[in-house]
Amino acid sequence: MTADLFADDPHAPKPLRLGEEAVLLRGFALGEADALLADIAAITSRAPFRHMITPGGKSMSVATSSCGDLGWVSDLHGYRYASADPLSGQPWPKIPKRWLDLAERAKQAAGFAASSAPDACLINRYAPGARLSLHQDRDERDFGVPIISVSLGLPAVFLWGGNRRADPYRTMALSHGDVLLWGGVDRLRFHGVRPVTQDALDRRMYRFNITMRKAA
Ligand code: MD3
Ligand code: FE
Repeated sequence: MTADLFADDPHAPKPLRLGEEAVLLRGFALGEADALLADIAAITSRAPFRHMITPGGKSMSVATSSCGDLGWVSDLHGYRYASADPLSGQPWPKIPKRWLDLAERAKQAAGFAASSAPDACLINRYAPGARLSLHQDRDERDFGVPIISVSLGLPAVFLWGGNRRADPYRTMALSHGDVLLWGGVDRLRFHGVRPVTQDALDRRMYRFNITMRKAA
């Protein structure tokens, strides 16, 4: 474990182990959250948020974009990774160095073994009411590399299930600046996000979630 790295920092994130290979670092990205939001704005000025169509033909409530060598697209054939944004025909914007550095530091803080850098990053945007139903992320080639997710903006309740859809799940709040990593035996757990709500006095418009993966 690398918790000792922060032994003398009273504000250090306390890694919370959710599973054998799943760790939540509360507030780990707080110090750079504004910069991350500015990065999202820059990326999505070139690769705009869009509502993908599910294989069932419905529009998703979550809006998505991507950056990196591969991005997540949907069409009549289903979901897949693609090297160009179908809206522009252009390659996806690069993953900002700030994000790759954050991913590397998070892996170390969570005690994960060294592994390849991410090459694909999904960006999800949740307006109040948007949700993500239980699913698995299984379209990446190398499950040995953990996924790193960063939550920004409005809070949300996420669902953390088992390896079968019908398995019971835990619920957990994810807030602005939280970083979640999961790999190995926890990589194929079903997971989702409850409909996002907005408190009356909360002036933030959206929840954003960045997930960096090794897809190729
Ligand atoms: C993985 N995003 O983009 S990330 C996705 O908050 C996705 O936007 C969600 O699922 C979001 O594919 C969740 C955090 C998360 C939580 C629990 C998991 C990922 C997980 C459990 C198992 C595997
Ligand atoms: Fe997922």
